[in-house]
Amino acid sequence: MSESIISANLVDKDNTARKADLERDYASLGERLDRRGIAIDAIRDKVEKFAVAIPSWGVGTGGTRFARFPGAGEPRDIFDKIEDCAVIRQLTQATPTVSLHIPWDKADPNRLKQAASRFGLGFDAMNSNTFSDAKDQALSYKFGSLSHADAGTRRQAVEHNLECIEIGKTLGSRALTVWIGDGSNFPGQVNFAKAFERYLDAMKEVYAGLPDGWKLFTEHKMYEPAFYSTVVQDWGTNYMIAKELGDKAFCLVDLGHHAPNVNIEMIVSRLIQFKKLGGFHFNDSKYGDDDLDAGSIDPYRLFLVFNELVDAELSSAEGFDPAHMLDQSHNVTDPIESLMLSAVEVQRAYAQALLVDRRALEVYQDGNDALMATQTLKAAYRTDVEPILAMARLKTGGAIDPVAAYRAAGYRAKVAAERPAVAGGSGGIV
Ligand SMILES: [Mn+2]
Repeated sequence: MSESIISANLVDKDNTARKADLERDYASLGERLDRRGIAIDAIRDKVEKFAVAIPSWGVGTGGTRFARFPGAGEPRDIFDKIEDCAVIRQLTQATPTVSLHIPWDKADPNRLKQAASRFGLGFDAMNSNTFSDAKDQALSYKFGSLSHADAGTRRQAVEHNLECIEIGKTLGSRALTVWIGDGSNFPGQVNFAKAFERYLDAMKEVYAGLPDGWKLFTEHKMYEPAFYSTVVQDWGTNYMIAKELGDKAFCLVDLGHHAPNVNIEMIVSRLIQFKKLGGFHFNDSKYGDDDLDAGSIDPYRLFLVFNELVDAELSSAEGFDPAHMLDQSHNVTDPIESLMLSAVEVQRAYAQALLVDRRALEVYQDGNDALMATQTLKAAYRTDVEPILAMARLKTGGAIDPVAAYRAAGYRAKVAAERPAVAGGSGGIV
């Protein structure tokens, strides 16, 4: 039996006050879905099983190149971060795993494992960091890491990734996500082909270190920190990498890493079709890699991405088993509240996509009935599935209203008293 950070009595009390309304709403939605030939309990069962990982760095307040304004009670280290993640998990019951970033979260792996299992948490993908210099690091990544012109720097970056795998083995992780900031800021600064070749050679060494049953994820990003070119710029390059490396290599899709208006759901479909979709970094974007809360700007796009995922799930697409993680930067909200609501938004998109009448959609598509085809998607998207999500939380021991329960518990004020305030001011993404 794992420990709960928020008092179970308090959650029960908050749920009791909301339960009768929820049951009425659930019954009413159930009746309407019944008319559409959908069993509400079957949708709820699927939602209950849907999980999204929390990134350890997400529970700290983020920042921009202008400034970072720390919040109260920020986690001081990975053990505080694990506790914050345990709160998110307890109230949403949607986030059973934490994803670590090394070296930020470096600690004795056995201690980490113990700290997480105390709250029933597991570990998602390991994330390497060769986009910034760690303390006492011999060679700098200022001009790149896995694609660096200097062989010694590339070696150091490969070793770091292999170390992340080693730590992950003890933690029970099953994947490595390789983060790089490699690229260039000026035309002519690097030779595109040579840099990509050096990157691929280095990645082959990392790939060779993967244990059985592990996956390797690479993430494309069109700009930042390099603003003229990046080595893993787009999904095409990402696909080439996964294809070049082998069967354990897959592409991650971060919703913010595309040019505005790019059809991300189609990219998702392509990667599924060619068995290279590794998973997601969920967030939302207005202009670029804004790292805003999932579903906060364009919830319809999130739904359209899930429409592709559910289509693959229902057609049992070969090798389809994507990883879900949030990857956001919370600058003006309490990160725990943002992450709870973002996990719920991702679940919402999944639940709505499960409501799409796929048989009707296929008939409209084959009959070139564009209007009815798109209305079929809209009918699912317009359905308020909140009672399904809330009932899934209630049934699994979470909170009907996670933010209300969190605020009633006074968790932030409590940790603010225990965790000394950290200095703000300096910019930087976390
Ligand atoms: Mn990301």
